[in-house]
Amino acid sequence: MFQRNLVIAFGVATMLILAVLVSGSDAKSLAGFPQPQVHQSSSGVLSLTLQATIARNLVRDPTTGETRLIETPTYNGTIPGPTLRAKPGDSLEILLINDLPSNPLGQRMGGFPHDPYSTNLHTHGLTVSPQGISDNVLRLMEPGTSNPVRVEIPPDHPSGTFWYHPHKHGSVSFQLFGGMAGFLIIGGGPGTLDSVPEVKSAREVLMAFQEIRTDKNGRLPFVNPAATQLGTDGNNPGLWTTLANGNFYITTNGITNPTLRMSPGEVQRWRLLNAASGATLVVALEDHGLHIIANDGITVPNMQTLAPGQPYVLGTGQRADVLVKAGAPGVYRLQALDPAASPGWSVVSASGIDPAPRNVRFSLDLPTPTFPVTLATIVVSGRPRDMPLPAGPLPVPTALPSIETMLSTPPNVVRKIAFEICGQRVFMQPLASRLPTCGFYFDRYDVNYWGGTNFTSLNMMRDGDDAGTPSPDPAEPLVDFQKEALFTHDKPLFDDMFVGNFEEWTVVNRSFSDHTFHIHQNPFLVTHVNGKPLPVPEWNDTMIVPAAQPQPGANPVNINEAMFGSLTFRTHFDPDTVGSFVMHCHVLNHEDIGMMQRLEIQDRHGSPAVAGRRNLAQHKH
Ligand SMILES: [Cu+2]
Repeated sequence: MFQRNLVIAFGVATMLILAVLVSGSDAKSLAGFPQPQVHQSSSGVLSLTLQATIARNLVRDPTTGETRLIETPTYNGTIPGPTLRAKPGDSLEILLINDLPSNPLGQRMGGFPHDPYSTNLHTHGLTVSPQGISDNVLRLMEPGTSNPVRVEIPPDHPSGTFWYHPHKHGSVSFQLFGGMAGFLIIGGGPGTLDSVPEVKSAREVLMAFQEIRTDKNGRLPFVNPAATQLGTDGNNPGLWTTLANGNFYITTNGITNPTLRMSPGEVQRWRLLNAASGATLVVALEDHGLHIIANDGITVPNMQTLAPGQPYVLGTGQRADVLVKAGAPGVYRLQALDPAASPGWSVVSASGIDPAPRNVRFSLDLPTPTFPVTLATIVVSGRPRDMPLPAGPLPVPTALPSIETMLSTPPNVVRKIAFEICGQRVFMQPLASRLPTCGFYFDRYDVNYWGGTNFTSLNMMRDGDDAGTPSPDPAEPLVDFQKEALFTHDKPLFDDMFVGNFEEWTVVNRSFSDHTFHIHQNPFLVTHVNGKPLPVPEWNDTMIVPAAQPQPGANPVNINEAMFGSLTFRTHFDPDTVGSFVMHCHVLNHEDIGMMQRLEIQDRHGSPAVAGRRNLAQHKH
């Protein structure tokens, strides 16, 4: 049914940079394994220019061996963009030059994706200000402009693995298909994970996994302006018919299946980043157990060791720092397993709770890989070593409230968030088997909202406590919802989020597709998956909310009879994060059509925080 044409990418630009970078002690072990160019802060400042530009890179098809030229939006010409390294207390001073082409004329506007070449910059996972020229995703950086960005990293900020990428609503998936993403690593001093002797002595390897897509000509087209729903179904065209017969590449640092060398018994620290636009990666290393030391950049209290070959699920946007201790000489593949076919292993956290096949209905138009995908080949050879793994507890970040504090502090507010999908796929059409919100919101998000052509996929993110009122109309059993279910700049979802508060949220998934929940600025401590308590709560800033499970034997399936998936977490609003930001589904195709909400943290006096768009430096050049 899907075209299966996984190809191998071979980033020439990355390789050229690699040739310059490979020097000193890293040269021997990492030779052949690409690492993005590094920009390091000095004297408290990381100063650099990021140029958003369409650049050429070479790609190679693994099945045919054919090498192709692709031409996609990038940062500084490379896939991925450069690695930024800074320390707590530093400031990032970035000039983002948008050298992408002008946006097309006569676009379909409204809630429909538009302005493919407008951009902005998000520092994913950083607990920093969302205002002004800091980590402000409500900002617009138009083609032909230079945009200063200044992000002050608090002196007590956790060290860890973070990343940066564009976040302009409507064009995020497009720009990530091109390769626009890079590591943002906050280095730690004494008392942090980086100073644990067994971690410090481990060679560090960065792996950014990306999903690069183009048409047959190697170019990246924007969405089909005639789309009437998310994915093509029958005669109804989807958003990405433009890529339906295209090529795609799952790359590791811009190259498909690079080779990494290790000595037997050597321990390496891998920083894994799922920077794909929509692909959940079920990552496993043959015959080796992954030792998890941090999730989403946040050090875990105790290293968690998975069984040999057991995968770790990385939703889009998630990171994991893992230690790997090489076994006997041999060749081992680091693989992305089929998310739908590894039910015994696919848990959304390291907890082992509720394994289930992972299912992201990303788009019916986008070719899917033939699993397993080899992300990297690990060659273990040479003289054996016996490097130790950490034995005791790991140093958790001091800037975050302790897990005990998070659990014992009564929440100021308890909230419910709901991921819901309405659509025109066959099983979603009968009134009895669609969600009771669908009728009301189909009326609300009409042909005008979607820029003049009807669009019938509603990927909603709602205030789950906005319950509506019953109505006798079977087409609209619930009406009078008070809030928007799709993203709007105009209004935050809640008017009572105050700095310093502790809150408890449950994010419910009322759809048969996984959604990856991400909230900007403040991480969250997951306490329950599907209502079941985790043995050890886990800090994350991005995590899969498991899909609803259909009632056994149901045919056709009916979402109203399904068991909904959920995450429950505690969160705390850090004083540095006053202002407006967003939470959204990190399946970016979903986010781009509205599966996102603006949030606003107000200061103690309740004065409204500064909204995103005002007073922003943007200069024509
Ligand atoms: Cu989603």
